[in-house]
Amino acid sequence: MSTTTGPTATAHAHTPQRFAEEFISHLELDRGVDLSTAGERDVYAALAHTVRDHLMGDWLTTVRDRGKGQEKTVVYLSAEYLLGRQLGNALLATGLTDIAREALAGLDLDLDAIADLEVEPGLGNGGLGRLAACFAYSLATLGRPAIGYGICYEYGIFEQSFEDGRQVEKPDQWLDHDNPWMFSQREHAVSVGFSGHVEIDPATGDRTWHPAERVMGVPYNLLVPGYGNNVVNTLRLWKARGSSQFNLEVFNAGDYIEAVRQQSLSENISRVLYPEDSTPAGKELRLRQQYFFTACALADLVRVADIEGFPLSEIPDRVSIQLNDTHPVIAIPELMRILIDERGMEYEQAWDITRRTFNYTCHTLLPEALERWSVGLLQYLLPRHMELIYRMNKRFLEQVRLTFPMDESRVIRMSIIEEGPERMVRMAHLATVASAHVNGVAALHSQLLRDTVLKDFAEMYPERFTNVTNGVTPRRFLKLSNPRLSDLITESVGEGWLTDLERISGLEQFADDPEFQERWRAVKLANKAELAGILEARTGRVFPTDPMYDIMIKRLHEYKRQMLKLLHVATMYRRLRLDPATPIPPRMMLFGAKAAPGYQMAKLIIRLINQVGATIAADPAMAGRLSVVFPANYNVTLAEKIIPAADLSEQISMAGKEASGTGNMKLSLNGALTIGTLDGANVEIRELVGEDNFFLFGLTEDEVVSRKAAGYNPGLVYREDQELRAVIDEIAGGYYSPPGEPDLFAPIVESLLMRDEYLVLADYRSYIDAQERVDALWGDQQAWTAMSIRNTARSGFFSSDRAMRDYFERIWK
Ligand code: NBG
Repeated sequence: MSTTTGPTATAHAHTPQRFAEEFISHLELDRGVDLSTAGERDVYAALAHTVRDHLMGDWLTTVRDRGKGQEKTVVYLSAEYLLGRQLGNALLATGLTDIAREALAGLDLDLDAIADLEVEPGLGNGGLGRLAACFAYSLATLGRPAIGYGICYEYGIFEQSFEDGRQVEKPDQWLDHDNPWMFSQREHAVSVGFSGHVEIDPATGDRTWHPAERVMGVPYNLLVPGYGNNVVNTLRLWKARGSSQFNLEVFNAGDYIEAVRQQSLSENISRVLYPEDSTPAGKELRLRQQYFFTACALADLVRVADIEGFPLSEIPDRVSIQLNDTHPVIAIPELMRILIDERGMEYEQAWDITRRTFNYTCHTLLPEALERWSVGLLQYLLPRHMELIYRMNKRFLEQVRLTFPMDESRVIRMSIIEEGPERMVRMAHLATVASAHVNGVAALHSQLLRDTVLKDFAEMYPERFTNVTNGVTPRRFLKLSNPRLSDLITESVGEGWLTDLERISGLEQFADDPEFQERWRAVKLANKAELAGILEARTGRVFPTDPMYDIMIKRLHEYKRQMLKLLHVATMYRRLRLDPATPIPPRMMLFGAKAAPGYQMAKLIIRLINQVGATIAADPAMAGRLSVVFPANYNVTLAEKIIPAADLSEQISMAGKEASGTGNMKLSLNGALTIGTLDGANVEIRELVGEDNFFLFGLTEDEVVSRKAAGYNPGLVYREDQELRAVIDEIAGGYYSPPGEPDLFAPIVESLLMRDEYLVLADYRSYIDAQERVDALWGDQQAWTAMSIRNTARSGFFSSDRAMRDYFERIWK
């Protein structure tokens, strides 16, 4: 879509005076207060509404023009969007930041302080949800017609706090105050059915689903502004509402109380985000959520098609639907149902349309993370969809038998239905069978999908498989979060990098320039001081800025190996205790991580991190030399403060487990050096920044496989490496345990010594060696800084704008 001049085009040429007037008028007319009586919430809300006004006109124009051009509309289906705060981004997109700042200053108000009041919408768990957000903003910035559909969870990802080092979860109250960035459109509400039975017309064989329950989906629009181009796309998040109209039978039966009770039960569907990351939740409510939002999305699509007057047979030419992991895959039989049952299409035609419309992105390599739903549950909740899945599977297996005759074991492996004591529907198989394209999220990951998890499918449909390496938006993760570095970059290479990140390569010429290096270091130091201030406010501890800031921020999961990092910390601490003269440069280790509330091992690791941190903090000899800090409730807002201050980025998953990673990209872009394994997008980061600018260690994916095949024995590694043994013995012996609980960490030790599924011990020595190389380089600040500059300069590829272009070229054609 071209840059349309909407009603607000003039508004962008705004003055602080006018902005101030609009702000005051929101304060008075919406909030009923004046400047002298306004509370901070009033001020925030009035400011947000003032800025939103500037987006509305462009949004209306963008929506009106959608579908008019030749381009296909991208429909992104995702159960998660981890958006981060909205105000700063909206100001940046509209070019109003300075005007707003000046206007507020004139009223004795501070923009940054007000912006700090915003509670981010945490409608996602981690990388998958954050990726969806980066993509949405990049699509808008590219000016492409796109709409994202998801769920408006009342409670997003839980708020984490620590009590005695233990993770405690509290509900996230992001909707406590009205969210000014979101508004409902009740006239677009749709009705979604569940359960009931399928009626077959004896004459025609036509099938009609009669749901026993009905829930109403009400859309809430979130505005997604492009950067400086007057395009504002939409994220439509659906909230479940019980509705008397939809449950007339119960009301008519006269049971008023029961009817109201059912109504509020229906509303549970959008109540809470499942706090699972990279592991499926497998609960009925979760399947209800998945069907709920995808059914709402498709109904919305059909509504628009009908308004615009194009026949549904044209869907594949007009839209591409992207399935973000398996969570929205139930949309496939839903589209089939609409086409066949509601629009009277023949099965063949419906299948052809469906197959050309959907595309599937897989975000994992953990087999246990591929969703499967029991046939019984699907039968009960979505009987018509189950019929359609059987039919699709039958047709598909006929194809398999034709392509690979006499290979029944292949048929069993590939079937959408998994046979066993409990028959299951494999959602990844359904997605692959019914999609035009299937992609992984980094080169290695896509390769491993083809070679392992989806091997049979890649053999049958090689042309379907492709890769799109993830990316991150430079607007949020450089411009907004790291203004100091952004200014330096702009001064050096010009403005263009914000929408053409490859231009950042212009920095390369300054990498060895001592004066430039000096300025680069000054930026990093100022960012570290800012982070230190935040950490001090939270913990009461003082953090100096001269130590290396060594950062590990990501969900807590055994495969990501926070334990390996912890063994390194314990090793350094032990060395320093045994010989205080050990030449180890000062380090601050920062962890940020939430554990799924039911994942006991992850929660115990959190506790151990906190105990190790407390033990070191209590040792006066470590002051200024070694510290561990673990700020609670890691989220996008905190990430934006941590990443600009990072010296070292820890990307240390066992090779073959991290699909891509995106934190790795953000950190490298902000000038952190990476210590990492050859996993996920680390592989590409290393290729691009150069092997000399990356600290590599650990087994490769191939070596992991052969090591396991050869019968890996962690106990042996432990016995043969004296230092490792001493460090583990300390943990086992209660050195870090709280008083009265000496054996607290025994399950961790036992898991490492007996199983060590993620080869922590196998990679320990190689990791420690790499960390020694890190220490050595830190001693040469000029060399370090040159590498840091090169990391930033060579990270242009990792923009989500590039990722979107790749999707257009390879998938949304
Ligand atoms: C996650 C992967 C990450 C990847 C993000 C975004 C899931 C299922 N997958 O490695 O673990 O960066 O997806 O693609 O959450």
